[in-house]
Amino acid sequence: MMNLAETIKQSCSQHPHKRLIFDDEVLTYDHLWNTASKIRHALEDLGVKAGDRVAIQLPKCLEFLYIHLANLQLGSISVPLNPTYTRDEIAYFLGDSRAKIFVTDGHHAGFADPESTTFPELQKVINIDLQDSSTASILSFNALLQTQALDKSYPAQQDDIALIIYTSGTTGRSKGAMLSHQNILTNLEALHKLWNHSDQDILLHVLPIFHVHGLLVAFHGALNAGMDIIMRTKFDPIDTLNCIQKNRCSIFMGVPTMYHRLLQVDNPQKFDFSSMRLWISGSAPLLTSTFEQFQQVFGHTVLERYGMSETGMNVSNPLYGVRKPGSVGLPVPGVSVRIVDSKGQDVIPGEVGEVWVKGNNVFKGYWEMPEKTAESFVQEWFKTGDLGYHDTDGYLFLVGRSKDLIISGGMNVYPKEIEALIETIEEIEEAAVIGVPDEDLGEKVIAVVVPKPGRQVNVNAITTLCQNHLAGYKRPKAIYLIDKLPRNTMGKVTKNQLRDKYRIIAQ
Ligand code: MLC
Repeated sequence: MMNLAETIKQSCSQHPHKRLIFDDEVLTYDHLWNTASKIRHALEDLGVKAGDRVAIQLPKCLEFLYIHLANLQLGSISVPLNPTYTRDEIAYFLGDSRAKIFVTDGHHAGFADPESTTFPELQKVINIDLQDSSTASILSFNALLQTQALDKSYPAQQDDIALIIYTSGTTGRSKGAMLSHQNILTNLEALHKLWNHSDQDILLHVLPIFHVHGLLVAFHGALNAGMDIIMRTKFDPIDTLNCIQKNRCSIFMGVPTMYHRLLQVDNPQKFDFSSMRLWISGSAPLLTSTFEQFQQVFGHTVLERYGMSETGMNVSNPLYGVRKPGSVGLPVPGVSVRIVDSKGQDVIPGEVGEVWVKGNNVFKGYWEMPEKTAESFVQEWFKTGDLGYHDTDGYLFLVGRSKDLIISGGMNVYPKEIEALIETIEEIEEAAVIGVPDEDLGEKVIAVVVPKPGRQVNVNAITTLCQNHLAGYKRPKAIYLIDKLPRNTMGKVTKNQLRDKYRIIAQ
């Protein structure tokens, strides 16, 4: 089996003239790969070696893709980070991953100073905005491009880590899910066959690229198949339909919020989307109503699938055959799925249990967190924390989560992190952060806050605190003050009760 760099290189060699059209910039696969090769050598010149972490906090841009492909070539590890993360969030990720290089833009270069002692292993900040580096340890991206591509060998072994994707922790801090070349390749090949990808396809790419969905399933998937890729920095429903019409796209991948917004477009039939063969949805549950409305309005049946940062894609509705509304489908070839009860015993069809998965797609564990890794597995079975049942045809239906997690617009939000932040305010006794149903985002984050007895709490102070410390998607969309939180006899906050109450109030 080849490693990921060799596989993508092969596709670039077979399809040198295939195009990546990034907003208005057109480049070929050949150019993409060769530019990445230059960056790879520049990284090597900076002392980056296989296994070193290269953290990338950039808005969606070509430079992100070059750096990531350069890492694959060199065997160094990409650590993609959400461009809206704040200084505090970045400090954690740089520290935890022990990144050697931090690639960022003008807005965030000041988040990390390699000359300070905060990040002992950080050697360079690469700033893609600055022509001239302002300190000795900040390099401009253009300086990297001066390097000549030399070595054509790609040293990574199958088992080596290609990517660390941070998933926020249900308790405590975020965990870095380590995905090996083999994990990613196995999934890439399975999806290639399952969805019948070909070099005749044209992908419309509107997703963020710091996640499994946009980076691995969409970008790697398209590149590996030799598709033309139409990449847009941001999702916009009208732009999406325009792009499909203009470029004769055949595949779209999105989160349910995007499908919901496409359905808000006035008279979408005025656009020509006859070239489309596959509309894929994932990262959050697709409402049956959205699935059905999309069928009525667009005349296409969305293909819903289910995956995670730790595993890539586990389950998918079929390309040919029945796509059941409300179901995420059947196991992806090579992935085994079990539904188990609290004793780890398989349940019968129709009975709800926790979803466990096994396969070469399943990650290597959490970066430098052996205990968390051990807790997440039973032998080779990864405990997803999602609850679901199988029907008698083997289709998986997800019904909830055993973990305290909110999915807002396809982004995972962990209440604990926000509660802990809000509780740092002196006047606050405690906070409960919950997700309530939202038409657009699926779920939206709200905070219910209890002031200390006799103390006044200023809601604006909570809002400002969240703005300063949390990426936008995590910030509560509404904050409510109450006297006390509901609890069960064990003293645990009963979030279900809160959700029932605020699902109406927060509309
Ligand atoms: C943006 N905002 C959000 C948000 N995204 N709020 C809650 N939830 C979200 N998901 C806020 C911003 O902070 C900002 O707030 C305001 O909305 C406008 O920002 P924007 O950038 O213009 O937002 P928009 O373009 O509307 O983004 C919505 C979105 C985006 C749905 C297009 O969130 C998105 O691309 N989501 C996809 C996430 C994804 O790729 N997930 C894959 C995970 S991988 P303010 O206050 O500043 O105005 C995975 C595995 C798998 O889960 O199976 O795929």
